[in-house]
Amino acid sequence: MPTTEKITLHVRPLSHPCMTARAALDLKGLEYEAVTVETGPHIEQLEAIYGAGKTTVPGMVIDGEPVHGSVSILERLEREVPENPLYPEPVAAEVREAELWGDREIQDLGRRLPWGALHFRPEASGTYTGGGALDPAGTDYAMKYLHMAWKHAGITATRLAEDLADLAEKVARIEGFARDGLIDGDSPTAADLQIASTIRVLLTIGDLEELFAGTAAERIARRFFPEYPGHVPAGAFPAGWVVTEVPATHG
Ligand SMILES: N[C@@H](CCC(=O)N[C@@H](CS)C(=O)NCC(=O)O)C(=O)O
Repeated sequence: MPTTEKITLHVRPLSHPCMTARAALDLKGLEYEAVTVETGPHIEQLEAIYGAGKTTVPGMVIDGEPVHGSVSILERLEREVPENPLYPEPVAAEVREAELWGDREIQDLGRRLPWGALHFRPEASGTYTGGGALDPAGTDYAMKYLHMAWKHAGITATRLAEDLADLAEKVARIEGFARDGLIDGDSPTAADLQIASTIRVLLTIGDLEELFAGTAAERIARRFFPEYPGHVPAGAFPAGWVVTEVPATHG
């Protein structure tokens, strides 16, 4: 089975699409070198490898061929090693659609909601780097950093409230994927890995625990990504912003 190609994966710590790519490489039994790209000079470094405008991680170089973005990486890995299929028949097309939905519709929530929650509990930022709650001086620093993160990710209070209001519907949609056998089966699909990494990040937000409790979303997140640092205590978001019930049915 596995290839002898040399594989390099460009990653950043805590990045959930990078977790997706790494899980796919592991599933395919492929060895690779993970290279952490620093925040400052990362744009030039990544563009030099992957092309103009391709400034995000993950990126993968496989036998000299650059492949940018988690969706393209999973597709390329499937071609490299067809065993343990990420797009199993007879549901390959539906899995692909669910994977793309995960990339387009929920992946950004894994950035906006944690940064959003930390604005209200900045001292909890320290838990995401493996420490405890920050002291006042550390909290001052975190507040400046969070301000930049909000700007960079286009977060506003209005956006955050909308994201939270829409989340229950998205959790219901993931229940539907599980019912249709696209995720949460014996072996992970591309949709599992794409959706589960985002949900794993969201599970660090105490305010969302009730919404996710007992759902397929929570199940795949904890199953495929058992470890992820960070915790924002419940009560961070303003009262009334968080929906705690998943709609019963979804088409
Ligand atoms: N949909 C893309 C998005 C990748 C993405 O946005 N990665 C973030 C890290 S989670 C990043 O590299 N951000 C750097 C930046 O925005 O400058 C994928 O799945 O590969």
